[in-house]
Amino acid sequence: MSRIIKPASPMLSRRGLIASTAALAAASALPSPAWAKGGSMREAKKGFGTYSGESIDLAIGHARYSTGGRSGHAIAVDGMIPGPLIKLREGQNVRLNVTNHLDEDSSIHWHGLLLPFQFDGVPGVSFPGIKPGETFTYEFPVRQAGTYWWHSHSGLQEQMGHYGPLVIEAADGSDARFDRDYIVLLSEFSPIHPHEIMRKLKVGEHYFNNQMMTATDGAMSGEERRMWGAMRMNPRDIADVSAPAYTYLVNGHGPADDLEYLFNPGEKVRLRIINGSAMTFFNMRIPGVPMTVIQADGQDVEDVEVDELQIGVAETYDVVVTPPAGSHALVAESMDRSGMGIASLTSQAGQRAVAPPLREIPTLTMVDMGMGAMDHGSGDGGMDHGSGGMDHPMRDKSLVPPDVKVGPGVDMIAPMPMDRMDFPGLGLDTVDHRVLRYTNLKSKKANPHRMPERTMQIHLTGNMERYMWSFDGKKFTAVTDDPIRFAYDERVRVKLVNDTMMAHPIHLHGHFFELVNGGEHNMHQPRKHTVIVQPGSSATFDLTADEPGDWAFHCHLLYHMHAGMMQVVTVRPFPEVT
Ligand SMILES: [Cu+2]
Repeated sequence: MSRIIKPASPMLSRRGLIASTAALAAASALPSPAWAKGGSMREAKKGFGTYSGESIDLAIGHARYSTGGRSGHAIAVDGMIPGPLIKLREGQNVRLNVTNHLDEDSSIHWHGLLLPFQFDGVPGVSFPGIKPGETFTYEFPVRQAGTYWWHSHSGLQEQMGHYGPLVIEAADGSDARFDRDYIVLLSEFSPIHPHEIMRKLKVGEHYFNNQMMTATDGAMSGEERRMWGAMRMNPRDIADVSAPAYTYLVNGHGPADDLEYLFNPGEKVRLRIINGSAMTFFNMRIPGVPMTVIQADGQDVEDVEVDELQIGVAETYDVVVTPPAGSHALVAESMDRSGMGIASLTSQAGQRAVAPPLREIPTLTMVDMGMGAMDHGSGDGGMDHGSGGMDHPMRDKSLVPPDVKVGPGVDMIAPMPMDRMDFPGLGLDTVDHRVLRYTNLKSKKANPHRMPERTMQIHLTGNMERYMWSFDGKKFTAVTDDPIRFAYDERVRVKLVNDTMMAHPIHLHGHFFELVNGGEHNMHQPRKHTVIVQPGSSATFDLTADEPGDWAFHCHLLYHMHAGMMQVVTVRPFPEVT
């Protein structure tokens, strides 16, 4: 049986669709594999096998996971963490039968894929979720190539190991240009249950941050210190959860596991870097080995050679390296520099690379507070205006559109948010080697030349102390029935304004948007599914809303999404099916 489900009739409401697609979940539960049955939980296998073909079965179950002396309860797919590599080919059809052996609902979302929205896998938005014991069949044509990944969109399961890589070979055979083709899937493991992490974040946002500045620490003047203090802000507020709670993983392997990537000197090695973590931005580098970026978020870009790149949660970058003989450290340092994921890229099996030391913890500046426009190129990090910044009220409602709800969930409105497409990421603006910036990315193919017909502004809002996160001051549960609406095929320029002091990786399902990172008529704006919006700054993209249906739109920091930084994007009407 091979049927491709067409987008449903425009007459159906979204709720109706969720109910009708429920029927697609086959009620006949398959017999559980031994490892998925209760009792003593099996240790998850680290790393992944490769699954391909037209029909793929996946089973979600409980497991245990251990690395470097840390151990805990986890969720594995087919007993693996990460789950299997799904390797598809552009132009094929695929049927993925996903069975849930957990005692709670689960789901799989295919991150970055263009598909009918009923198979996008977001419970409550595009399908009802997969009940315990049920199998849900996802079925769609594969319309693209590149590096993607998949993960649970149910509760906090992604934090527990429910994710995996997805690679689609190009129909034109362009993947064959490389001698080695490796996945570098970055993530974290915590022995603390994610619900407990969430609870602790609610109790005190700084719970996991042991890098807070003390009175004598750092290079700040007394005046600067008083400013941060007066705003009850902390310039070391970089990551909500960090190394005290996390072990950083590469392909499921902690630093203690000695993961190796083998190569022969002279070979062209493609590394498909995927940030599949729940909460961690990584700074990725291979000291001594330059990296040529060839794809961003699965889409071809013009080659750009760098020595380091920051990868936000949910982003992917494909790089090509030609390492000299020897053993090189593949370093994924967390943005707050509390820890790193590490592997060896080595021409000699068993030869372990030496990890570099963690670098100095970066410190936020006034630009991160949304006072970017005050830094008139003084070259002094925006700090030279000193207490002048205090004249700008941090909650001036006149700076946001009337539909932004400025209540207890909003503790800051960026007074002068600046576009920071050229910012390489926190702590990387001062290093003395080449770092990737969004302004370096140029799509390889020209985009259709179409100017936006409409502009839209969305504010990223939060109250750090109370761990409340939202879009436009309204958290997801409050706005489910008031989605962001796009007319089918309309072209909209969307400006995201970050009214918080954290970087948020914002992801739109089912589409690629084009980053506005250059001239007004730039036909080579890079196509992406996720954009980092820097603290106190704005980021703008152009979207052609050509994928009808209901799509999730959210911050990909798992606990931010869980706290409400999510919305539904609805694209209507459905075009006539011919
Ligand atoms: Cu966020």
